[in-house]
Amino acid sequence: MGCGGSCGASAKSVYVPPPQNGKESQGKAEGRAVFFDMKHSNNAARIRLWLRHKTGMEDLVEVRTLTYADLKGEEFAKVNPLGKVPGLVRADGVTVFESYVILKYLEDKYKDIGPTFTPGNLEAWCLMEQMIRCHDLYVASPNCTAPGFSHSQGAMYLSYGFHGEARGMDLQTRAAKVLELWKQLSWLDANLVGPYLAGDVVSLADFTWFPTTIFMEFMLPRVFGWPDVFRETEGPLPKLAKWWTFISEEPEFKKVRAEIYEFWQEMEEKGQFKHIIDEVAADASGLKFKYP
Ligand SMILES: N[C@@H](CCC(=O)N[C@@H](CS)C(=O)NCC(=O)O)C(=O)O
Repeated sequence: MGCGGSCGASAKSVYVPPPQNGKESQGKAEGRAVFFDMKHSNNAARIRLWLRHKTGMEDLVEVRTLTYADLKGEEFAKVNPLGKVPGLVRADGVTVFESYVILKYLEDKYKDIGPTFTPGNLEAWCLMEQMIRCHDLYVASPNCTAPGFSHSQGAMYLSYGFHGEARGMDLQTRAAKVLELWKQLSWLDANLVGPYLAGDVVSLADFTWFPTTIFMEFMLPRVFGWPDVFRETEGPLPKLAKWWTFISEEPEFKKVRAEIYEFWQEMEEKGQFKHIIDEVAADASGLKFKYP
């Protein structure tokens, strides 16, 4: 699906959501954009990181944290017809979805306030865009909204056993997606500049990749027996580990890591990963899940 019908300024796409919990938010709601977030969403967390790095955003962007049930409701469909976070209602009431678009919009819209996170140097910009594109196309988006399709990252946590027919996948598909994760992490390791992904300063690429690495940090060792590729600075992805161990000590990244990690701990207790671990252990066909 393209931008038509939801990203433009047509009358249909204008949606002014009611104040949260039916309360006025201290007189600041008027004229503020509204960002729709979900605690464990990696795609939404890139916007959360941006908001927390920027100064003065509380006065310009209201944050509403949704539950999974909220995503599938009629009200939220007016913000994102795909029923996914993140979503944004701009200060002018027009709705926007797709994390990349929201991030770029906010970055440009508020470029004169506080720091910006887009390198001014064309080559660094190009690398940043390449990193984000690889993340979005090959790791974090299914590119099809029909039941039965999932992103590569879903190989780590979606299963027929836990989610049912619409969101699970067969073992061969899972193995192919896990290989994709390995390929993309290897590419990132080979191409990142340091200390941040695209160079000397934090950029939209760091905001995009970091939340997804928390899914990976949590699941790849537990579910598929990978080494701790994000901490082993002498290990299989040394540059990536150097970046990750450095950036995860920065307060805003640390906070996002804790939020996402905590959610997955809860889900582990609920048995989310057990089905996948059992399926992989029972495979007699020699599929590969553990990398390198
Ligand atoms: N390409 C979209 C992906 C959004 C996405 O997959 N969001 C997830 C959370 S990270 C979601 O809302 N999933 C709920 C669902 O698909 O039912 C983006 O970058 O915004």
